[in-house]
Amino acid sequence: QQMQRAMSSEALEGYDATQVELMKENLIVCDEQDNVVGKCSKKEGHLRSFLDKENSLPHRAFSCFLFNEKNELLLQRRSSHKITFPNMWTNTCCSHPLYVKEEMADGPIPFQGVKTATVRRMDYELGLKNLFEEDLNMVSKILYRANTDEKWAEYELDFILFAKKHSDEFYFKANENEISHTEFVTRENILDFLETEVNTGESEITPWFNMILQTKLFGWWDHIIQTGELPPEDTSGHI
Ligand code: DMA
Ligand code: MN
Repeated sequence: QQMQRAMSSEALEGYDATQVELMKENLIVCDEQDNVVGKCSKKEGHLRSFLDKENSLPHRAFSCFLFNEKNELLLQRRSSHKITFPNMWTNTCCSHPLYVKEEMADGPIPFQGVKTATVRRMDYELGLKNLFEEDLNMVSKILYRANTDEKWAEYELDFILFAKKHSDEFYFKANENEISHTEFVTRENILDFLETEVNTGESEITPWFNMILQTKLFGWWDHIIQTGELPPEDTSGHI
C-alpha cells in the first residue's frame, strides 16, 4: 500500500502546482448509461494505471460551445500547464461536474447539475460572469476514451452544451493557467483556422472536439444560423 501511495504521488511530480491541486477534485463515476456508480479523484479518473484496468468506468464531463450574435464559435487553446492534452485547440470550455449535491442534482431545469458546473467553469476559465444555466441547451452526449501520453488519459461521458450570447452581454478574460489563446471562428473559416494551427502552429486538436467536429457540429451550427435558435435539448442516449 505504501508502494502504491508513493507511485501515486510521483505521478504528479513536475507539473504546475495549481493544476496539481485541482487533481484532488472529486468526479462523478458513472456507467455507460450515465447511472452514478460513485466518485473518484480527478487524478484517478485520468491516470492510465487506473483506466487501463479491466472494467474501468467513465466519469461525467461536459463540453461547452459558446456562439456570439454573428454565429461565431469561441475556441480556446489549452495552456501548456494542463496535465492532460496541453497546448491543444478545443471548444469554448470543458471540465467535469463535481461529486457535490448541486452538480449531481436533477433540478427544475433538465441537466441542472451539469449546467451548474458549466456556469462555474465558464467563469473560472474565461471570466464569463454573464452566463446562466438557462442559457445552456444540452444537445447530446458522447462516450469516449483517449490517451494523452503513456501516463494520462480521458474516459468520459461528455455532455455537450450549447449557448449563444450577444458580445455586448459578455466580457471575458482568459485564465492563463488554463488557456493560452482564444479565437472566434465562423462556420466558413473554422477548418482553415484549425488546419493552419495544426500545420504551422505545431498545435493539435483535442480528440473529443475532433469527434464532435467530424460528426454533429456543422449540422448544429447550420441550425443556429438558419433558425437563430440553439439546437433543442436531447434527452435520449449518447452518440
Ligand atoms: C475535461 O476537460 C472534459 C472534457 C470534455 C475533456 P478538462 O481536461 O479541460 O478539465 P479541467 O478544465 O477541469 O482540467
Ligand atoms: Mn475527464
